[in-house]
Amino acid sequence: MLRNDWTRDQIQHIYQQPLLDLLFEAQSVHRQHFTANTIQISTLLSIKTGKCPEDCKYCSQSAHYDSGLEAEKRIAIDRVIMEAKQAKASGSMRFCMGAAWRNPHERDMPYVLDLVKQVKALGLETCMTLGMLSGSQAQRLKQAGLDYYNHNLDTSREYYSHIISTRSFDDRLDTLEQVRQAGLKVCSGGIVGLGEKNQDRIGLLLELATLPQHPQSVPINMLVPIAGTPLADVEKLDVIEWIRTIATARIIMPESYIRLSAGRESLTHSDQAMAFMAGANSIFSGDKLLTTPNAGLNSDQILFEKLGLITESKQLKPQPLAIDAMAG
Ligand code: SAM
Ligand code: DTB
Ligand code: SF4
Repeated sequence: MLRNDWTRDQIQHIYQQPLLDLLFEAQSVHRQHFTANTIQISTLLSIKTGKCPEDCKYCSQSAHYDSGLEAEKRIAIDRVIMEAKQAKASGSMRFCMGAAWRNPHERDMPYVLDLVKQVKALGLETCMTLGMLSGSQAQRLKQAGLDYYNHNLDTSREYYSHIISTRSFDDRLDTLEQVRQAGLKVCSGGIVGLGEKNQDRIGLLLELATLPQHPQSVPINMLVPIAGTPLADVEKLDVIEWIRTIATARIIMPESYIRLSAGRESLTHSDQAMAFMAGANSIFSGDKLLTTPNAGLNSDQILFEKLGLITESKQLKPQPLAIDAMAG
């Protein structure tokens, strides 16, 4: 049963139970809704890097801080296609393109729509994360064949203003509404390790699980500290809190893919094994996220072999029968 009426007390109760009970419950829920030991794989590419007008305190790409990042304008479509082909060849099913914009300008729309069409034509699922969207932009992305739009709530409503001042929490909810209305699948999650408290992680999960529909994909990022940003020296979050966040997300949003996103590089294979036990079933593969290093393919191959994990492939999903496809 999917529930959108979770209360803070209920979520807190799940989050704070003894860790082994929490892991057991999360893995049990996971197995009722997904194939065990099976992980969905996406690949990320930054299509416009740096000089972002927003002031997200964790981000290497914000123009408000000096992270030393080299900015790059919109990259050529051919280059994106080359990267997408490589991602597909290395087993990725979804290609996620990110741009450091407050929102796409109208002059950017032909470029992004073209990218969606061309990446989709390679047989990959498409995802974009371009900042805030208007309803009309969301609709055009959908028409071009976009599958997912990523837009995170990032943290609790209460802690949000400590992290970002240039875009409000309600702006974010509004973009998610436009994305849903356009019929796109929603990818929305947040970051832990920003200096927030348990109550903020619970608050973030409460917001996500009480949206009109659970996001189909929920990325849980662990802060990657970036020199030059205000959060460069924030105290590292205990991994167990990250695990509790993942397990609670799995229990309250049982049909959503829960993705281990940023921060995997700094986590051991045992930490990640515990996260999969907690019901995470999606990762980003490849050497790079948007601007920071990611656990590379070799390390992930070893991880998958050690843990006996397999990659979710299209063949595992129900395919329309040839006769249905012919019928239109
Ligand atoms: N610029 C777009 C936006 O924010 O709407 C999309 C790209 S942005 C980089 C996507 C998400 O990545 C952020 O919402 C945040 O959750 C995550 N992120 C960015 N920098 C990070 C960092 N240093 N550590 C962990 N997560 C990070
Ligand atoms: C998400 O939640 N995490 C990804 C994706 N959505 C776009 C981005 C992680 C970025 C990590 C920092 C960087 O590489 O710049
Ligand atoms: Fe810009 Fe996105 Fe970074 Fe915020 S997270 S500064 S919106 S690129």
